[in-house]
Amino acid sequence: MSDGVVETRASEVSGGETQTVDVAVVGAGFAGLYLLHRLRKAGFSTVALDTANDVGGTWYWNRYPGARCDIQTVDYSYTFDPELEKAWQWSEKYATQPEILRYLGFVADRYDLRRDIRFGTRVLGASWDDAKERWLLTTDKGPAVSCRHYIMATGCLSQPKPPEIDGVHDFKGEIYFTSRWPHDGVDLRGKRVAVIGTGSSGIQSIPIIAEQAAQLTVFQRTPNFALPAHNGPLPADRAAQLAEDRNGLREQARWSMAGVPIPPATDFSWALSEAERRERFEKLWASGDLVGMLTQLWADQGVDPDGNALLADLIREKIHEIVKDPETAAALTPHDHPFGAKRPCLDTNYYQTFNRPNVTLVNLRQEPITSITADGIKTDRRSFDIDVIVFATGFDAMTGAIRAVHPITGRGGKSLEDVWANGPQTYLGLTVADFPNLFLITGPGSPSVLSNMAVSIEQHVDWVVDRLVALREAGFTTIEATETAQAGWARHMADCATVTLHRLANTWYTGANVPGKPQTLMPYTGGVGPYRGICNEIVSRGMLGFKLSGPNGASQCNDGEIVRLQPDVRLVLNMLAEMNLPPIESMGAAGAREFVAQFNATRPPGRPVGEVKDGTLQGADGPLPYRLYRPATPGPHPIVVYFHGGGWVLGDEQSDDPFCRDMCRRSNMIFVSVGYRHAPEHRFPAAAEDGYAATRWVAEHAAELGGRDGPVLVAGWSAGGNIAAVTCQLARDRGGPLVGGQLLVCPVTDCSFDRPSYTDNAAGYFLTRGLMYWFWDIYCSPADRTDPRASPLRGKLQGLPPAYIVTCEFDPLRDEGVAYAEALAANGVPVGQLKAHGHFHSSFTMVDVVITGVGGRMQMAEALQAFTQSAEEGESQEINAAAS
Ligand code: N01
Repeated sequence: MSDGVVETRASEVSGGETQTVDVAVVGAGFAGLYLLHRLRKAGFSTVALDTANDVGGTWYWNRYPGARCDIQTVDYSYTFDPELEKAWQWSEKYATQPEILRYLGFVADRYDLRRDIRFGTRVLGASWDDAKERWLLTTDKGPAVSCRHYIMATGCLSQPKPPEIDGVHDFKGEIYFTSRWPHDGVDLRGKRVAVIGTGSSGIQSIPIIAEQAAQLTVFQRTPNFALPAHNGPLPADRAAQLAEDRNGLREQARWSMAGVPIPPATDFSWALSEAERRERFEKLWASGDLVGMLTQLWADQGVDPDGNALLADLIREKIHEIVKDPETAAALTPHDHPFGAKRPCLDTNYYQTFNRPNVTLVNLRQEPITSITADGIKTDRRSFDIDVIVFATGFDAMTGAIRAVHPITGRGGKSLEDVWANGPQTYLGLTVADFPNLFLITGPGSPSVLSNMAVSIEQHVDWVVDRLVALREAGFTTIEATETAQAGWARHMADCATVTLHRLANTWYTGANVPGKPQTLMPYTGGVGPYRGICNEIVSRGMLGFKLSGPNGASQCNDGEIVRLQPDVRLVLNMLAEMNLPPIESMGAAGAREFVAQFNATRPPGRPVGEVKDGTLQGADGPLPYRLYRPATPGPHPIVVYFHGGGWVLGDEQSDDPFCRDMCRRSNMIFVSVGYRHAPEHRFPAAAEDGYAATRWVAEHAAELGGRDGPVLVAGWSAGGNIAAVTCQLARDRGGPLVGGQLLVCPVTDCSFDRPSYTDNAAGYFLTRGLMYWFWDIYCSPADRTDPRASPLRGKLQGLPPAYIVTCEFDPLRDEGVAYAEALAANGVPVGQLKAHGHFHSSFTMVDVVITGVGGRMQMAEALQAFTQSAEEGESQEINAAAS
């Protein structure tokens, strides 16, 4: 068998009558083939339909020169059958398209799949018949298909995008699309070739086309990041790992973030020296590993623009080292998106190709194409005579193949086209409400293109087929996502997206490459392993978010949202649950303090600030330690007196270190974190009185501390929020100091435990009701609890400084925080509120662990700045009034 040619022995179906099967599959690529195998083994009658004339899917069509895998092929393989794994050996680290196509042909033959595939057949329409509970598919060839279940295995990148350039039809030369490359190849020798597009397809094909063509002109609109593949045999260490523990590696891949068995970096960029960062980078650059470069350098590269810029700069440096002409190097260097936000590429001699005398780069950002003419391509500056145009212009990704293949009509005549008019709506990327028994493999809303597709495909296929089997066993005939579940998934998708940098790039991930396409981040960014966990949880929670129905009115609907927590909060809570820790309140105060110290020692280090200085201030009954965080910018700065959390029992002036650093940087203010006294050694009102005394001391020593003139601000988290709130009341009542504003993060404001949040979040969110009872008991006798210095909500609330109050959805203290905000507002105090959905009590202080807290901390910093600004405006108004 020659390269790229796979034996064809397709199923023969005559036209006329309808073909009736249990399950119809569209697509005979990686997903379609595995589906056929699993469905058949599960006893379902099945047919697959594909417009191609053979198996292979994307690998059938994308035959352009240089087409290869860019995830190591040993990972980009089926893993469902150990015998198959033994029977096939990849010849290279990154296999070529012909080899991958041969592999898929080998799989089709090994499991005798072709007999259930109708090749060269396009599905023209699919409609759901409510009465029969079946889908009817019409086709352009052969009989229509009636099926109980309809599965789209159409791939994410299979609908080529039109080039959208005027005059294409006028061109007299040859035109090729990388995505539809002729099966017999193309002879480019001696020709003047143009390649339009510099995504993965362009970047893989350009070096090879340059070797063949007389002249190659590359038309580049957006430069992309590319890394050298350093292809060759599978690296010896990978081969050894596989030989030693293939199953272990496969399992690791299934539960990883990207579907590849490599652990992500845990060190943060700011904890590494420049030399260490460079060393890590050079090692990965030399190894030729895209997923490695995306995940293994430092932990913040994919979530923080600053951490990402450090990496992007190193790649930019490489481009300038490789490309000799500085102008060309500059044009090839990406500056408009973070590394990884747009799909980066793996190349072989891509940048080197621009040193060849027969290659020219045209920077379309400087001279856009105006038209294609009979003889070539015109930009707004010049004309290029061209014999062959290669469009490497990409795809209408993720939704294109589903929407463009045919109209899909669901329950009540609903059209998928209409439902997706503003972007794809799915539950898990697998199902769509009102489209019963329809499944999408690696659809929009699943990890899909942000993962190793082979791993994601196996997970989807296994999940779907297992559900169909379970449905059959339970006697149900339909399965359908609920609207609630689908809307919840959209929200979870949006939450996940805020963690990533994808929002900072215009890409096919968001639909930005197709004019007029609604823009939304289509793949699920929460990771392969977490996604798998969610799919499993849906099953273990009784098919949460699905309606099932069967004969004689049998039905089951377990409505709800599968993930209401922020994605990283969910990970943290799952991790804590797995640790199976004893309740903190069972440890005693000393044991609990020891536990908190150990716990804090494992968290990522805080980010650098201008200066961190320890000192001593005067508390209510003697000296207290403090830690001061100063911004790196020139002072003087406004001062925030900060009170740490810990239930008046735990913690110290250093225990909220990452939060203080982060807020110091974001607000550009000095944070003075106070080591107030703790219970049980010092019970109520020691902490409250220390808070007030410390604030007075800081205000009196503001100039020495580098503070700006004007009122100080106070802030605190949890019990520290309580102390900050109490301090404001005491400062008002005791003649100062002047407090310009109060930032209260998940504060304790009242001694009543009957608000709904105490019941709803009593357990499971780290700060439990039991722990709060314990804190109160240690700090304050029942008789003292209604004292406003313990329960500020019960104090006088007029005349207090403006407040910004942060509450978290999954926190027992949520409702008392909201109650305090409402009560302050009712008493004329200006109040801003942040009600953080999906967050728990510790979200905002777990800086760099709960990345979704960044937005909230930005708002807190803005609130602090607004306090200062309004205090300054107030002062200047007073001065003006006095002057006039
Ligand atoms: O498509 P792309 P692709 N005028 O969309 C440009 C996977 N894949 O086929 O960025 C001028 O990435 C467009 O410019 P801009 C992989 O996931 C994998 O290369 O929109 N230029 C861009 O440069 C990949 O990401 C492998 O400004 C126009 C290019 O065309 C995905 O498939 C190999 C234009 C399109 O790049 C798609 O890759 C190949 C116009 N009118 C592909 N319209 C592996 O290695 C578009 N462009 C496994």
